[in-house]
Amino acid sequence: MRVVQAIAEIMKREGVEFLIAYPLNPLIEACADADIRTIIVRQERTGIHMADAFSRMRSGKHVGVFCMQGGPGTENAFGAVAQAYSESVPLIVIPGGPARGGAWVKPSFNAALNYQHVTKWAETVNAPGGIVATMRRAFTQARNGRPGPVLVEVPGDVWQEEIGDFEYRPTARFRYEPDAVAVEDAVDVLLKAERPIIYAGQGVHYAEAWEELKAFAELMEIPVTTSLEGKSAFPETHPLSLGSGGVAMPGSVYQHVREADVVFGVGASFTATGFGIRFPTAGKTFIHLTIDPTDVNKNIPTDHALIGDAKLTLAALTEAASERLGGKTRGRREEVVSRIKTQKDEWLQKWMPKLTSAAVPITPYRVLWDLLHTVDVPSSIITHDAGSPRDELSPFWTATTPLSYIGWGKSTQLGYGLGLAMGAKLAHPEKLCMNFWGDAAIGMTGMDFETAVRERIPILSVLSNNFAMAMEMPVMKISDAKYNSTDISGNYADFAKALGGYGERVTDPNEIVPAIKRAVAQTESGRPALLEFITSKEIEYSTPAVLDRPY
Ligand SMILES: Cc1ncc(C[n+]2csc(CCOP(=O)(O)OP(=O)(O)O)c2C)c(N)n1
Ligand SMILES: [Mg+2]
Repeated sequence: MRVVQAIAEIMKREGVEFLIAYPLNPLIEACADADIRTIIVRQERTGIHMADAFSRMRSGKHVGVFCMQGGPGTENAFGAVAQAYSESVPLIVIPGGPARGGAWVKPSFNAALNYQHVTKWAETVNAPGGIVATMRRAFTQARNGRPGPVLVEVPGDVWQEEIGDFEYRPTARFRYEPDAVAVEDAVDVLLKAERPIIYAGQGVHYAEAWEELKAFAELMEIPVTTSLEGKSAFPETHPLSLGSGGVAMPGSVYQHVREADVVFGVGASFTATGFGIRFPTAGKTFIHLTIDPTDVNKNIPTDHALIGDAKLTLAALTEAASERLGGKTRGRREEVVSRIKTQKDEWLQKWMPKLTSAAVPITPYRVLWDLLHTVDVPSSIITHDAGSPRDELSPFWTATTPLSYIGWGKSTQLGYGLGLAMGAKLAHPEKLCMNFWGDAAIGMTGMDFETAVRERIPILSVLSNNFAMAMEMPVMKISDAKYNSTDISGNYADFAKALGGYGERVTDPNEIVPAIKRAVAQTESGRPALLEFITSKEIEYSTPAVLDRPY
């Protein structure tokens, strides 16, 4: 067997369902030969975003694999791998590389060298027989501990080398949990807390700890918020749900974060980011459950660390807490729930005029509100994009089922959402998969809508076209006044049609719901749809600055 055939064979044994790719890379032919579906994109970025969403949808148990050409392909793919790295998403990227003799000769692009800082693991296969151990390491590294992207560079003169027969056993994910004393301590602190909150991150998704999170929150009567990545880890219609936190957040998140005496992070890194909750630390005790010890004391002072898998640890905490409570509850549920409800209701009421506005151009909030009330939310998956669409969508979208929202924000590359929706659709053909983006975002990756058409990946793309980079207007006043620097333009409904998909431009608020229904029907018939809503240049978001201001 040759190296390239061995990689395809190993992928099969690891349960890889698709190879997402951009030529030229010999693995494309080898995978097709081995009956692994090959999906060809229009640029590397979107292909990697698709593999990324696929891994997320499988909670990292199966990981997406992408391959591309050495040199230009590897150079062009950098952004998408960096995005996956910032989000700790497992995936495997297999570029070609220069022949071994030229790997260190400038200007050859040495991928393993250049990708060191945006991968969890990156190596070059220097000896053909080494491919087996390299692939074993790659799959193991991608999904064990803190997940992340892995790069395996195959030099041009290695692909076709003979390696004979080989042995390969599929790898697994290994779980670990904290020591029992730390569990008892955490329960102690939480039982004594006056105003505890739980902050759930994407570790809950990777550990599939959704039921354990719910059981623990209910037993302890603790309100739950999430990071953007953790959104949908806890049903947002649950009476204990505060909603998710990002740049923008519901009033209930803001108020609870400010007033909490104990913050219990579950499967969360507490990474300081402009696109997440910035936790005040004074006077607060932090309990930090994370798979990765490097998160401890990173951006918040960790008072109690629980290093381990979220599912195992939450189960241990629930057991310890049940014993302490002796079958009783803390008796606070009614008070906790009513406080959340009051805060949520007050907040939503203030936003209702925008959410239900009949203004023309349409407000993006009205588009989202109507979308939320038209599609079947539990069987849908949605993702935002960078900029206003993220901050408009995340506070108001009530995710009810696990992994029904793909959140991101450790890096925020415009155009990420399209590939995510496509990857989600590959993982869940039965679900309605949507991305909500702006006209700047579509400018980055829009051509891959053609991939959705050609590869029969019928997503629903919801575009807020305000002919501007509205979010940048407040900080680009001079260049705007002199040179119209935030103006952009395009007719994206026509663009979608030109690429063979369904496209519709909507300008009348009364047409939002009928247009959504038409577009959903198109996706159900196998055709991707793009709804282009002509929207206002909205720049008000539910951010702390706005929440602090009396309405
Ligand atoms: C690759 C990349 N470059 C730059 C940015 C900075 N950025 C964030 S939002 C934004 C403009 C967003 O415009 P649009 O998508 O049209 O949304 P709008 O605010 O107009 O609703 C820019 C340039 C980014 N997030 N990603
Ligand atoms: Mg715009």
